[in-house]
Amino acid sequence: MSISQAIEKVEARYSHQPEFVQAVKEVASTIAPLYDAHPEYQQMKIFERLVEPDRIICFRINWEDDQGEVQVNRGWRVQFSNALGPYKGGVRFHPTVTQSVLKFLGFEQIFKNALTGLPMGGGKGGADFDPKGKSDSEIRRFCYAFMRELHHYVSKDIDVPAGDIGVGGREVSYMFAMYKNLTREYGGVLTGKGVGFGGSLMRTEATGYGAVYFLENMLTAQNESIEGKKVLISGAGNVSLHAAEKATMLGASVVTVSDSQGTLYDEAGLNQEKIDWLKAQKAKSKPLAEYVDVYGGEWFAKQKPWHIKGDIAIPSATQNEVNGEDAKLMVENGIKYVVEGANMPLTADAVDHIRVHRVHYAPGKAANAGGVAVSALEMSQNSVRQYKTFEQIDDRLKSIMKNIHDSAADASNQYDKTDKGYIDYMAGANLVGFKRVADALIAYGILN
Ligand code: NDP
Ligand code: 2IT
Repeated sequence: MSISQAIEKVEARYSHQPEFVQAVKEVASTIAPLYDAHPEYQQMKIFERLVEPDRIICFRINWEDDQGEVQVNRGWRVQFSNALGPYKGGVRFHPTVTQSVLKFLGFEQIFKNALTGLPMGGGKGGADFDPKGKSDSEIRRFCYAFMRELHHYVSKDIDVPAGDIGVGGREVSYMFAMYKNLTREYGGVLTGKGVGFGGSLMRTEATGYGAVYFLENMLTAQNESIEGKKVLISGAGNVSLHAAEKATMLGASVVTVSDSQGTLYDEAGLNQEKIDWLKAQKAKSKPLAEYVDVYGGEWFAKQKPWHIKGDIAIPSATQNEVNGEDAKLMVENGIKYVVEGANMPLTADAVDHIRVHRVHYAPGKAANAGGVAVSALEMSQNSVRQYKTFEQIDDRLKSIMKNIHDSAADASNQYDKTDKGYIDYMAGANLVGFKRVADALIAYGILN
């Protein structure tokens, strides 16, 4: 079966899972040259095998709220592929979580993890639980209940969850406590643990910092520098605020962050004090808009950042937050680089538009791989029971991001000789990630 026939099959079978189909089509659109060069992939049905997760575990979560009322949520773990290592990927708590969303995230994660060059398979999990407005006790009870179910299916050598939207250090620690309680095993079953009880230094910063390191490599490839560039960031969570922090440290001017309520625009640019204020404000779940009362700037209620002029956009909130219209605004407003901090933040239309306009584009599976890369470093530190310094991890992160950049750029050049000024990171990242997984599957025969 050719790639295009395989896509038709995925579209027909999973038409009710639009995010998953979108992610599959994006990968499929770029790997034809590799498939043509490797008839064994087609013969061994590598693509058809990779679009079906190894398994999806689906479970009910009962928990009790502060009023003593029983609440019921749905949870999942998508164990997509362990061709390159234990299943690895985050857990998301958000009311929009569905099987389609977790399948797209798990599918992307396979290739992202392969790109890091570290031994991890791909997986993703989550629940349709809404952490907004919940007390700390409610969060704790939910995390315990979630892990009470999940612990049957994960371990440091089988499947290693971590954080994602709505899941940070606090939630990971509660889940780790329940896992430890039930299994009596103290190991690296989750990453993003607190530093001091198994967590790695820099895991918190890694995704945002890594995205900016990737961006620096892109700029260097065009003989440009980050200094003085005007940066638009969406989201105000873990990825966004750490991307803002690193970009600011390197001399860029970050003029926006946003959340589900609107966009904050500070023409003067953020500085460390303002970023610390934003981190504290979000940690207390207080409104972003209050920033204007303290530091000035403008609050655009219910608006995204893309109507503002800038050089670089780092969308870092959620999937499909940038649609075709937003992409047009980006191009009109002078954006020359789009670096995906979030997973699949651009719709297919948006990706087409910016690529046609030769905007340099780093897809999430390459640009936001720093988080999972430091998760892999956390796993290895847990195994050897020795911990590295912040500087050592930071150096590793920089070199991992450079390797991802360079290997994606090389692969893009290898297959596309037409447009030398434009590095097709999307094609390059898919080609490198896919090949690493495909070659392992070929070596295994037809198990996996
Ligand atoms: P957080 O929960 O820390 O922050 C999420 C941010 O995005 C918040 O500002 C939130 O706003 C906003 N947001 C979430 N959903 C929506 C929505 N439907 N509409 C508008 N805004 C929304 O999550 P992270 O920073 O960890 O994750 C952000 C993105 O980065 C996700 O795509 C995630 O998959 C990806 N990612 C995360 C990694 C990590 O290590 N954490 C690693 C790699 C990728 P509000 O507070 O108002 O809800
Ligand atoms: O999307 C992602 O790469 C993450 N949420 C981080 C996964 C991880 O296992 O650290």
